[in-house]
Amino acid sequence: MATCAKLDIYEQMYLIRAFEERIAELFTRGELFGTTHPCIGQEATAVGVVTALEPTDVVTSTHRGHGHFLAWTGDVKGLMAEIMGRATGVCAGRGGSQHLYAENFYTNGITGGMGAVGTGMALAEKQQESGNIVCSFIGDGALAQGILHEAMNMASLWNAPILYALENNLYAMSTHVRDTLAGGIVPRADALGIESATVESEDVFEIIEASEKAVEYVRENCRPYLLELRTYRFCGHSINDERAYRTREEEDEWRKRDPLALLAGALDGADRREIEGRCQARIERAIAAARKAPVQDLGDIGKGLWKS
Ligand SMILES: Cc1ncc(C[n+]2csc(CCOP(=O)(O)OP(=O)(O)O)c2C)c(N)n1
Ligand SMILES: [Mg+2]
Repeated sequence: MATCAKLDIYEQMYLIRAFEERIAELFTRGELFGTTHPCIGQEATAVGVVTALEPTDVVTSTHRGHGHFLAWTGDVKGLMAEIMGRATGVCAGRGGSQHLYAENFYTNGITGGMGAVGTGMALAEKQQESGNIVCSFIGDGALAQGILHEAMNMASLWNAPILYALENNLYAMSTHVRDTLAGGIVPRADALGIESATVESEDVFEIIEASEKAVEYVRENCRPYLLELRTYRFCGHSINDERAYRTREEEDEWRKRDPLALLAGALDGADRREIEGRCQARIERAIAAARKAPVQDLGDIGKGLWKS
């Protein structure tokens, strides 16, 4: 892998980590509206999968979507302002952390819901013969949602060009996947006639390679694909979660396999510090701009809503 590619990938991953850590601080200081679900520890899956996509493809995300959003857009200012409830946010401060929009990027907080929406979008791309595909990020918890299975069934029957990028971080809120998932993930795809693969690696470049293969398969064959990515969130489910359902020892074991630290260790120290300083400065500028920006205008709350 060329050094410049490594630096670029590190910058994207570090930006997400630093952003999420700063969000946690701002939340604790009462500067944010609502709750938020950081993706600390999952930066490699966000950056790895998005790297394999084309800008004209479509991404759907989840309640834990900041990393996906930043990997897709790099729009620190717009995201920060959105989470801080400012009129300058990407959804004018009304969506907040879980309802983000950018060009070809959509989220909401309904577990598994965007997997179904993404399937419909993939069918639309196919009907328009655009050559674009949809990538729907989903969590392991989404596998307990009927709508996802219905959507995947349709995707297989109707040849929808969709990549289901399943971030299996072992937990859905406080429940371990062993308590929510009977059987296996890959056999579920097999039963629907959907190609699949599992990546169990903290090396972002292995995630990129597997994602590129999956994306190529979806685009070339106009077929769905399920890519299971084993990962771990170092933080709680949301900011107020004290993580009573798992041990600090378990977390320490995963910390030893932190994808960001692994990549940092492969870089020149001066390069790394330059990148980190640049990312931190971008985040601080975004916070300063958001603090100065007006809070969302509740006077025209109906604006932008779909009315019949
Ligand atoms: C339909 C629905 N049911 C329940 C919830 C509450 N809920 C929010 S996040 C979450 C867990 C999701 O777990 P997973 O899909 O593994 O994603 P992760 O939080 O691990 O990223 C649940 C059950 C919801 N948002 N939507
Ligand atoms: Mg999960």
